[in-house]
Amino acid sequence: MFDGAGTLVGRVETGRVVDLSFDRDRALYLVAGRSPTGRGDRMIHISIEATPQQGEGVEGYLRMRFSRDLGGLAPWKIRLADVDGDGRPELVLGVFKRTRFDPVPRKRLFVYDWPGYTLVPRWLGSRLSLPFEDFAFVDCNGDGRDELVALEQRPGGRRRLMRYDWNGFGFSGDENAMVQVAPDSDLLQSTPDGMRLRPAAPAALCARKDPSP
Ligand SMILES: [Ca+2]
Ligand SMILES: [Ca+2]
Repeated sequence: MFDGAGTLVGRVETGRVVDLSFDRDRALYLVAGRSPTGRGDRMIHISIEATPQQGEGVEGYLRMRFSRDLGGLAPWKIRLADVDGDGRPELVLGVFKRTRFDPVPRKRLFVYDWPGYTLVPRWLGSRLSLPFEDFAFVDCNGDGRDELVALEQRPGGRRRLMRYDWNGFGFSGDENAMVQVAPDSDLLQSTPDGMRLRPAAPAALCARKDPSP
């Protein structure tokens, strides 16, 4: 970490970056870790500061705002999304763990309120409709609420994209907003951690079925 004058003021030993997301408040959110599993053990929030310099344009630097050990969650994805449409983004983590109700370690979705300095659990999901490999958030219908798009595994090795809406207490799936995806679909990419959605995938689901207003 460097201050505005370019002086080294701190060092963070985080291992490699597992996933990252930029937010509209000029912030960078990271999942980092040392594990060879491809999953992380730490979440880091970094703000991107810009200081106008007299006659010299703008000087930018990074400032670490928040760092939390999440080793027990094995996080693999981090996103900011306004799941309830109140204008404030929630912080969403893809995690890999057992739960009290499901002893099999699986990918799960944890949603936190994020006031900027702590993680406040909102919904720590044990399951969606089916086991899932990846997720994304997109506001399909422009109402300010981000819908969840999950890449789910169907019996027999088939996959589908499924849309979920926040219901105040969790996510409700819409069987009418669902598309089958073939293993060689250009909406998917193969990674060591399983199939992942390409960036175009959520929009493809939105276009396929216009969500209810
Ligand atoms: Ca919100
Ligand atoms: Ca929406």
